[in-house]
Amino acid sequence: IKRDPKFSEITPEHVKSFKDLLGSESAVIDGVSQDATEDIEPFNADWMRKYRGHTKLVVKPGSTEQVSKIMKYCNDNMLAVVPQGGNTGLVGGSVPVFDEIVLNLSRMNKIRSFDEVSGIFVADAGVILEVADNFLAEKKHIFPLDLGAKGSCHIGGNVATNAGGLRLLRYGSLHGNVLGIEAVLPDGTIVDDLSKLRKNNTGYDLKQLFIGGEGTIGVITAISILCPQRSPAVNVAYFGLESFEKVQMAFREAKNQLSEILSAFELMDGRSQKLLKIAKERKLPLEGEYPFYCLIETSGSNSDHDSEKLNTFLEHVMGEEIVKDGVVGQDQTQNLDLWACREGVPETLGHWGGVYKYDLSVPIEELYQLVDETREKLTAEGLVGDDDSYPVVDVVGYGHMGDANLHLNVPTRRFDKAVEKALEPFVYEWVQKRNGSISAEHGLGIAKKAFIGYSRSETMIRLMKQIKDLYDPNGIMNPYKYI
Ligand code: FAD
Ligand code: S2G
Ligand code: ZN
Repeated sequence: IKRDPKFSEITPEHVKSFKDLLGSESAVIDGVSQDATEDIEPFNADWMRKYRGHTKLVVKPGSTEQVSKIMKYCNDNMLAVVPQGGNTGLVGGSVPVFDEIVLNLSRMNKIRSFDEVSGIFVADAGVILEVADNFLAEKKHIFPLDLGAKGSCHIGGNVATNAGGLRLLRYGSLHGNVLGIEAVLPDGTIVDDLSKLRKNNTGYDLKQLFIGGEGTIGVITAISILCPQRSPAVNVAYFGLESFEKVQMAFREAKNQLSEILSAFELMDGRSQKLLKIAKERKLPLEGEYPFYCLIETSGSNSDHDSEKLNTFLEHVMGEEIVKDGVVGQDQTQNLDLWACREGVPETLGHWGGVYKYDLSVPIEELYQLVDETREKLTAEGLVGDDDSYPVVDVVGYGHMGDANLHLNVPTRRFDKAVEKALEPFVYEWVQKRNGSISAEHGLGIAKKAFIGYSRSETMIRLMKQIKDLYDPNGIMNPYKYI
């Protein structure tokens, strides 16, 4: 990719304008005149350390009006902009490709309102997900999204990436839970659609364009979202199983027997758990080693009722030998420890150097077949092994079984062209043949932009580009990415 010459280089005059506009030193990290108030590098590098930009200017607005003025200035001066939240995205969407300005939302972190009756929560985009969820827990409510990055990611970034995560099985997608959005278009227009209505059938539902828009048509500055009651009774169980067929049987049984209290069903293969044990130097919850593990969570209103249901379910799946061994958390600490065996996987896989990540929607009955076929292919090409002479440590599969969302991850000791060639386009063609998605929840960013055609038709891509051109005619929003 080449830097697009239509974008201006950032000059000291631009920096002065931003400083005047923002009216505070701490809101501008000036890498142009070299007297940056803080290190600019963290804003250039993504969470995986796979993508690195070269911005010379980070601006941190404190209000929607300031975002509007910044965007209008950038649009009038042809300055490219990357909106940035917690910078935990996994497709390189949150860091510049070249010297795009980073517009970081961390100073816009006010919780605006919460209605105890309706459960409607309104907050700035820069509120950290865990902060939002803790605030709601005090009010006996829950943010209808949870993911491993909760300690850093912003709710604005979650909406911009339409993040799926660990609670989607129970609470659905952000496309359904987000009621309203306040955003700023490149020309400074403030999209004032911060509705608190559960139902409003008056015209096109434009907020949906920003949910999953990945910062390519506007900057989300606030969201309003419907938050469910928090269930007082939460149980977590961790199982070992002997085959993927048994995993599917366990999933079906869980839906039948636990039904309305089932709030998560996650898959981790034995290899991912073995690597977690090595990287985190920790024991696994079960004595034996199994080729598959599941983590399930129930959330309900009556602890006795739920425990009885869960125990009946457990006796059944153990009795039928669907599950070989299992453990139920006895308290919150144990529940968190069981969850850590699932949430600790992404970080674990970066332990040896790099990871080739594939976040795929595939037909659930074939979900693990791709992992086996990928491992066979890389092994046949002599790329997988236990010592440093091999680039690939292993090929693992885990993810949101309930959403038929596989995270196929290939942890490596180093990024290696031969590995990339073996994986791409093999993985994408495999998914396309089964009408799956080459990016189930992480979005496109820069990593998956070139592969959108495996999951979207030419027509759909053309229609999306028309919307992009309508809202961002100068193309200054998050260029080089997405579509
Ligand atoms: P950033 O990473 O800063 O930005 C992400 C994208 O959104 C970029 O394109 C950026 O330009 C844009 N953006 C950010 N803020 C705004 C805004 N206010 N307005 C407009 N555009 C904006 N994802 C899942 O879906 N499911 C998971 O289970 C999951 N688990 C994860 C576990 C770990 C350990 C990590 C590190 C990540 C995980 N993710 C998961 C990725 C997840 O999508 C991101 O973590 C998160 O949703 C992005 O939020 P953020 O604030 O970090 O945004
Ligand atoms: C998850 C996180 C990132 C990865 O853990 O559910 O979305 O490693 C993933 O794929
Ligand atoms: Zn995920």
